[in-house]
Amino acid sequence: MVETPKNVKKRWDIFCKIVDNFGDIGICWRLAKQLNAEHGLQVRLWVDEWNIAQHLIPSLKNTTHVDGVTILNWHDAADFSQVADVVIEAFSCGLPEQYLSAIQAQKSKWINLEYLSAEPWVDDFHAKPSPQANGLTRHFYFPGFTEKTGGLLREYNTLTTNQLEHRISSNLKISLFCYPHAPIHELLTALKNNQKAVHVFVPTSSILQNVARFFRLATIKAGDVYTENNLTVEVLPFLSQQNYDALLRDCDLNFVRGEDSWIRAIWACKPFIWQPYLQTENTHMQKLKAFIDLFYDNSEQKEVLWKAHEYWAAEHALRYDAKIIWKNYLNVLPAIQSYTKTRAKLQAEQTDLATQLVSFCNKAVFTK
Ligand code: TRH
Repeated sequence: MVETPKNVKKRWDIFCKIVDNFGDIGICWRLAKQLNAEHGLQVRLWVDEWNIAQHLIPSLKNTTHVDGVTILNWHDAADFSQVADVVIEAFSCGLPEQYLSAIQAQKSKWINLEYLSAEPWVDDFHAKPSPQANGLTRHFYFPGFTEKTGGLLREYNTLTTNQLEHRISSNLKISLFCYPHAPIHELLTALKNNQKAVHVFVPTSSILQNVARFFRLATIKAGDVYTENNLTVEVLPFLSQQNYDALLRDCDLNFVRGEDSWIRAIWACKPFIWQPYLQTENTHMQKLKAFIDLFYDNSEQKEVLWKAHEYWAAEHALRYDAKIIWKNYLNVLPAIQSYTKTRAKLQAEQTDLATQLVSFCNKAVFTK
């Protein structure tokens, strides 16, 4: 655990509105645990959708104190009278009025944790203050890949667990987690005709219908295994975050989405295909391009990587030949494997997000 200086603000609150999916709560939950475990802070996590939170944190069914964090139900009648020294507003979710008045009186530190992007503008916006009408200053905190950003979520031993030697197995193992508009049918068709046997693990998510349709079935469920030619698909339950991370480490190629599984795919040090969360005006494609440019800057496979990602992430089907896209990609998988491992290790030299956030909150800029 990192030694905490005496003047450090020890009580932290994180407010999380679960928009949809699991990314928002997934990120807040990892951050909350790490702030407690590695920085000795007292952390309360406020969540508005208890049922969804329970899906990701199953122990919530029995207790509201999990892994050192107190989890509170954020609803209109909740008691907001006790406020923290540092308040993290996740993804501009807004804070309750009563809580806002209380933090004004106590002069708490107020941070807005933003979504992750590899776009260059993030460097200039990270850590900027935004004075509010109530006299408080809210700071923008941008996660990111460069030294000028707030870093990436990464626990102390994340990469040590992941640095096991890995050779691509003769039976190619793939994990599949994506949004349903991805060209899933075309991917499975290409894998079915792959020269080598392919085993695809599908944790239960919103794509089960797509997978069922591929096998001409009405439904499929966790535990089901289907084979067609060289392709075997195995449906898994929705895993714990820990088991999901382990699955990423164990596979030769991971399809990930959104924000949290994307970061974990990097720390798994394995080739991955990232599908960003759909945004208006194709913003997600700009985010994707920025990431490919930054992360695969020195990769000879950059063009193949971009084509596969572009094809996979587009909102509307592109007229690319899926067979060629995936053949080209899988042909260079060993090179992508070795590049990704090296690049992920380099990325891990950056100070992690929780550590940077803690020092940011104790810096002079905040001193009363
Ligand atoms: O669920 P997502 O699509 O979340 C998204 C993104 O965060 C996006 O940026 C945000 O705007 C939107 O939500 C509202 O994808 P993401 O971010 O990968 O989160 C999934 C979480 O679920 C992650 O913490 C990993 C976890 N997970 C499991 O714990 N078990 C599983 O079996 C699977 C498949 C995922």
